[in-house]
Amino acid sequence: MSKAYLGIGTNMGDKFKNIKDTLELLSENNRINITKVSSYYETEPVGYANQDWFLNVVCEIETNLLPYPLLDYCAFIEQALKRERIIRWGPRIIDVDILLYEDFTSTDEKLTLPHPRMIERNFVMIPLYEINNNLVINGEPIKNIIDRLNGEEIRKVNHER
Ligand code: PH2
Ligand code: MG
Ligand code: MG
Repeated sequence: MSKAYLGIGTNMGDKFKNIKDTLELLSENNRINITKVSSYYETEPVGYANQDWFLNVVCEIETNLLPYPLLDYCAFIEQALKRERIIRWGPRIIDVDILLYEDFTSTDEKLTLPHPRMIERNFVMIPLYEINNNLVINGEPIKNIIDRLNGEEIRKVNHER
């Protein structure tokens, strides 16, 4: 089994339901075990300001899917939730990104690992740090990366609704 971290984000429709549906589709796959889910965070949009705030979580999984089959399953979830790609970095029903897959590195544009923009984004790094404060990303301890973040606003939310 390999350990991987996924970033999940949504800013359209019923955001809590979109995250819940995504976690259900992940756990329905018998080659994936969800081992941790972060708190839910409401986050200011990054990259394209004129859109609703996002709801973001990060989860840790164990899987015997290799990186590309795992990426295909993430794309399947996005299709199942009827995501339409309209504007790059724009509004979306759901976005499921592979952040880290063991210590696998790749510069393939279809799947760059670690995720190329993750270390600049509060909405990824803060939930990731919450579930594992021992990670080393691109050779750097996660705590150092967190300490120099000064990006978008992010607020932990209560999701018991
Ligand atoms: N995803 C993006 C672009 N901007 N901003 C927030 N707050 N959360 C996201 O998940 C997000 C974003 C592209 O994937
Ligand atoms: Mg994506
Ligand atoms: Mg993304």
